[in-house]
Amino acid sequence: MTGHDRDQDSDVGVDRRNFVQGCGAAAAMAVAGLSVDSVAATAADLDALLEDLPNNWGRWGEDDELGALNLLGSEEAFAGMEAAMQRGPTGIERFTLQMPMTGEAIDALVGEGDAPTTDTGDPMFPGRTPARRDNAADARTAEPYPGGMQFSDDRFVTEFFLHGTTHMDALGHGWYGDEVYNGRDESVTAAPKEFDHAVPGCVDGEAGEVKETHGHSAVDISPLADAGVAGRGVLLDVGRARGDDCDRLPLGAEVTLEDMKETAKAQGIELRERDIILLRTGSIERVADPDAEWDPMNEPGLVFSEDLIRWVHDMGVPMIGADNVAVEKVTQTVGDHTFVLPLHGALLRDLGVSLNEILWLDDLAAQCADDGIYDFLLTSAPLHVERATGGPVNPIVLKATKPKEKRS
Ligand code: UVW
Repeated sequence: MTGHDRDQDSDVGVDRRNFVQGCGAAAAMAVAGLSVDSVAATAADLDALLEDLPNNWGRWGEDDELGALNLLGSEEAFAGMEAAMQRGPTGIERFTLQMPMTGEAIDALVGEGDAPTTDTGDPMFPGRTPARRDNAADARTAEPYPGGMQFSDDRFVTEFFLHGTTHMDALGHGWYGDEVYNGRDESVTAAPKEFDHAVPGCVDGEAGEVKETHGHSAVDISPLADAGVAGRGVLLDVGRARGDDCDRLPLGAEVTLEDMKETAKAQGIELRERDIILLRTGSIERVADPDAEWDPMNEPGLVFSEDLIRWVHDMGVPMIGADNVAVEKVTQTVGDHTFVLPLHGALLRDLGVSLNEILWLDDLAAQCADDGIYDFLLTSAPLHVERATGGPVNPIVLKATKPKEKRS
């Protein structure tokens, strides 16, 4: 992190790792910059906030684990392909939306040791640790095979969090009360698995030998990885529509349904049912800007409103992706109470809408701004890690552009 002081709201003297390692509500609230007093919402408050809002449980069967991605069928894939082909066969460009992993690119930009939250510089929710890789074979050690072929090989050597890079959330990743998406008991998030003999694992957050591990027995990332995603994506570049000179929303900015609709209008793009929404705030780009401050606990992001939830439901939005760590703003005040990540409850748990976080949208957004075409074919599938709460993903966009000679 360079220069400026961190935002006061998020500069708290506690171990941020506690937030995701479940050391209790008090630690979580402290990390979020809230004192545990009357403003902090309770689980009952969240229940009351969401209880009259739409819910997709049972809509695709009692065993469903795919949620709103069920809405992406043949016609939706076709709509994406039509968007990609709208200017004919020439000028279709490809964009990939994953942030690079292991931090070398970020280090090169911000300088070693100045990385925002992790030692590699990879941006992620505080408390998660990034990927670091090392060679297992290379020119120093490789033995030629018969015929002379030699191979380099490598492995991750750190405790890499699956949400610690561009990723999709499993539908069971976030919940309130004691039920996850589609009404399954929360215990499905903690199903034990025993090994015949001790294997390398994690004991109280530290590397160690284990005979048992835990994972999701349902609503994990597997169904999403099996199904994949293909549909018409629409970029809503709220950062450009409402942002500063760098086309970024300020830290802490709230993105509302109205902002999204106004941005679509300003971009001249019609939002259609079952569109995949990509929301650009400009936030994650700060990580790669030596002159910018990035604060994962106070990023700009989507905020709760009843209208937003009803709109997402009525429009059949299957997935929302954003260039920040949680799609939504981490702390949000609704009425008299402050909630942490309430949209994960309303969207992921109740509606089964997939969430895609830490997207790199800079290049795609620059192209959209240049040619005025904001819809495209979006395809992606998270890594299929069994029983996992999320999966790294590198979405691919195929996008029509204006023929080069006609570009302004
Ligand atoms: C959290 O789990 C806090 O974030 P995400 O859904 O981005 O992984």
